[in-house]
Amino acid sequence: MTKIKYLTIIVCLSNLMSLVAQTRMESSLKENDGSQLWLPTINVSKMKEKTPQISYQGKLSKTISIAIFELQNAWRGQPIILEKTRGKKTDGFTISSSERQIQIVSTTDVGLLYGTYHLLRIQNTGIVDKNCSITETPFYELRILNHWDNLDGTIERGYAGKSLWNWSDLPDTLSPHYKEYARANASIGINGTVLNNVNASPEILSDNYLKKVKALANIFRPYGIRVYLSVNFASPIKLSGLHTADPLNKEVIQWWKKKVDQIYDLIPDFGGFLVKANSEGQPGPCDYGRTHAEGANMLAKILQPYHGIVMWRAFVYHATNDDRAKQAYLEFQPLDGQFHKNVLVQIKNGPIDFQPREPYNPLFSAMPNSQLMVEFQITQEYLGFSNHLVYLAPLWKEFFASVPFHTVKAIAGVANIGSDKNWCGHHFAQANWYAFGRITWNPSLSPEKIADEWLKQTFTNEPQFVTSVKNIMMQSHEAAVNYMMPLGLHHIFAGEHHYGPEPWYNMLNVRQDWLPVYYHKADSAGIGFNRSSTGSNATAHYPDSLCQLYGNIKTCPEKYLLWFHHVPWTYRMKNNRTLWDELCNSYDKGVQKVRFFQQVWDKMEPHVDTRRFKDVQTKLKIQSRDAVWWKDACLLYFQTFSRLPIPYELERPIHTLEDMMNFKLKISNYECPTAGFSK
Ligand code: BDP
Repeated sequence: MTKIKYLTIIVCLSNLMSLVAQTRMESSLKENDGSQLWLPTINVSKMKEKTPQISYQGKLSKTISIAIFELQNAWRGQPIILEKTRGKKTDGFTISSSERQIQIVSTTDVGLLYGTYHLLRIQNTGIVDKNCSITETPFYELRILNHWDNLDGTIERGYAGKSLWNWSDLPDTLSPHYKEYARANASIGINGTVLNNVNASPEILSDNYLKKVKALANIFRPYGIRVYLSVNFASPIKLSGLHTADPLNKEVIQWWKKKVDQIYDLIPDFGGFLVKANSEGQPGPCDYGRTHAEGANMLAKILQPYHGIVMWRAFVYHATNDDRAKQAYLEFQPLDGQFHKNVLVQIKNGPIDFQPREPYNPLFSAMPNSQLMVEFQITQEYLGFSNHLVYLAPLWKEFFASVPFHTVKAIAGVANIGSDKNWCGHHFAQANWYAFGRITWNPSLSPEKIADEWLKQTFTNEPQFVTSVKNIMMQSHEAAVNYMMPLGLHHIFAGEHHYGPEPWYNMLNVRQDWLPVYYHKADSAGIGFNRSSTGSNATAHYPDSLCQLYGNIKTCPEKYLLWFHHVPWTYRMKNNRTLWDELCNSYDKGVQKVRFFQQVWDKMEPHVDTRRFKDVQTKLKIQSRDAVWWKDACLLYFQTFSRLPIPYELERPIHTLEDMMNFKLKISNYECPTAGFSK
């Protein structure tokens, strides 16, 4: 080691500056729009004054240059040696520090970049130890964002403005936000991005669009991010006029082969395809009497020589009479063991659809011979959009409490990122992007630890602020469950937008499983969906012990009670309240929690810049109003069945049921007035 003479790289500032194209000046405490996320501000004046000594011997790749740039910009300690070692290529790294220097070691360039971001994270969260040795290796190899972005710039279920991708300007004009996006992802270990909506336009595979995709891939590559695309299974028909998209048809196979060759010619490290097939009207192999496995394998074999993968979604449900919670299982479980080795079956965390709370999807314990990946939703489609403060790490941890980490090979998250100045609409929604990345890197990190890190980097290290606001974050998911759908209730949203409550929504000639009444089944006897052996028997899809636990009303965890059982209104809960009283108390608890969040936040004014303080304060008002709206709508409506009084010690409804039912929800009325500043 002593023999090696480290070259001190005198970094050419002007070159490096272009790495993060848009210079963000140090923002004052008074005016912070949230655009810098959790990342250190790029501070040109500091870099000109005094830069720490960074040494690196070896080829100065773009990735290494970024690492050096980040350290020059934000590191405030000993000289740093970046060192590449031989060995199995991984994204992991070791950081060892002594009084005199710090060494970051990895077998790859991107590992050194991750090590750099980790070191800065440690520094910025205030835990710098002069004599430490930290080794980090990502638990999952594939840590991937799914953008549901359409080519016209809209985002399906996006609540933070328009798509980041300016398709009409690409490939010639490259927005500075592309690099900022890549930097943010690299800082938390995200290494893949599916650029377009799972309801995919075939156009994305056209020659024209592939050039645009290539331009993005070129920007993301130095940050260790690979690009993937969602593809429409009928692309050969739609793009080239073939008469079929049958996966066993020779011409079809040939078409995909040519397309894949073309893609890899443009983007040699292209990641692969994500496919939503035979789901919600999308085309797929079943249109030709083929199975999902046959469809996935056709693409997988073509991608294999290039080391590409297929992420094949298991989000399917047919318009049958069978319980929707059973349908993905019925279709996919029999295919276990039939998928090609580079296919990952991508399964949503729960059996229905990203509800505020769901038990885990039983496919995770029923396909031991397949590679599975879990899909989480970071965008808050069913959790108050970008108006409600809901920290999602506890929800994801709840999934992992049932499904062991190693059961899944990868994690995908439906992104909550858009063109809004603060990227995510709500300043606190940034925490969900951050937490997603951190969990994909290390799923055993606790939600508290992640919240702590995020708050310190994004706001301040001030202990009073961190403790109080972390407390809000940690309670926020449970609060939302309580004011929206407590005790296992689910899918009682207004049909069109999934924002507010519409438990009464019922219609003829519409798929029953799109209607709230299908899910809550309230009647004069009680409420809830009987999925036990006397009902739809969905409990049978779980391993025996859980099947018994969930299937028995006495042992079923109360948080899932109405998910698995139709329960009499006067049923005695564990705390001896009747079900009806418990339901009322839960809704009320949710409302009171949000009021508490408001109080805590107001006290934080001295610690937060004015702009973000006010933005969050405004959003909390909306959340508070919405929580009351949920409580009143659900309780007054369910009361028409229970015919029982709302316990007198609880806050009284302020709406009438009639008013709420007559009020045609217009989502624009519920948008935050401060949202929508575009970048
Ligand atoms: C549902 C969304 C819908 C998505 C679908 C999916 O409402 O917009 O297309 O999931 O995941 O949650 O494919």
